[in-house]
Amino acid sequence: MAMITTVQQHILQQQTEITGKEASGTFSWLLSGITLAAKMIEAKIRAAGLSDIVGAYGAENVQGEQQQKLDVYANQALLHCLGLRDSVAALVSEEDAEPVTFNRDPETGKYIIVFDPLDGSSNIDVNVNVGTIFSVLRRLPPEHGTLEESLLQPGVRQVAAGYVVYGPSTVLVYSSGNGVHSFTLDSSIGAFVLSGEHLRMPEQGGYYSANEANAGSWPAEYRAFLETVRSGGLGREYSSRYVGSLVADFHRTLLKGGIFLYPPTAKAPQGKLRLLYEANPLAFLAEQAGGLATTGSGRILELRPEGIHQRTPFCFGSRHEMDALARAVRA
Ligand code: P6P
Repeated sequence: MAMITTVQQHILQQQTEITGKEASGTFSWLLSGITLAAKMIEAKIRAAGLSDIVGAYGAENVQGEQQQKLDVYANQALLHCLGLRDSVAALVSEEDAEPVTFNRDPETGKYIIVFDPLDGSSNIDVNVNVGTIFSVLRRLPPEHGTLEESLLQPGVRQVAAGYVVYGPSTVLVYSSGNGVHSFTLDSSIGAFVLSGEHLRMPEQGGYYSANEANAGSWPAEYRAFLETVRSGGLGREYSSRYVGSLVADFHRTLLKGGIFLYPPTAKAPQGKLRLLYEANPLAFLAEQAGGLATTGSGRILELRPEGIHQRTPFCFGSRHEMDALARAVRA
């Protein structure tokens, strides 16, 4: 029988390797809340066409976006599964205006989980990949900051981050600072099974990924950069790939390399994507895999958040393309 490694086993192995002592199990217990919720969400998505869960919920979320029923379900699944972990001090969701806080003493409630429960959910109705994105922060010791201040730590303070991409297969990708690893959901046993260890983003890739319908309102240096890419200025030919579902575009870039750009636009002058639960976790993974993630000019992970729903311009990808972008934006 082929040996399998589940995500819980992998985390415990990693923690023992890193700390050299028996893992406490707190973090793996925390992550099991995410994987349980992910299995619940996956089951609903697989059946989406068959039940009345497709389509708008008839309400709007804090972003003023039409909430899809699956968004609400995914949010409730994560809040429920994670709220049961007593190591959780607070939860921040893209779907909720305010954080959910648990008054657990700082010794027990050590972690904060920030998540986008179902990113790209408008794609569900047309059967396109969607994803759950999560970021794990440690609560600041009371003498260093309040719980509210703990929510607004820069991305460099993340202790772990990851996503689940619901596509032809359901894949969990995470890092706790010791490389990026992927696990594929084996529905026959209901477990995420190790499918890739120490994933590395290629030094250069063959794709650029951007919503070119917005190019007319990008800052000019981004249009110039894309012209350089198209005309072979980066030393190779490129193809365009834009799913319009962030997790799908990230997953392809992680595996195949290339560059993703969401520059400032007229509609979103501060950028469209959210810092805390989209850019920070994916930037953490990009860097752990040997890639880069910036606002176009500055490192995403060094941004100091001012609000939990703050937006940012967001570019990520292979080192070769990202270095060329930095030169173009600074030019
Ligand atoms: P646009 C989906 O709505 C989303 O939040 C991300 O998943 C995706 O990367 C982005 O917006 C797409 O935005 O403006 O290109 O449709």
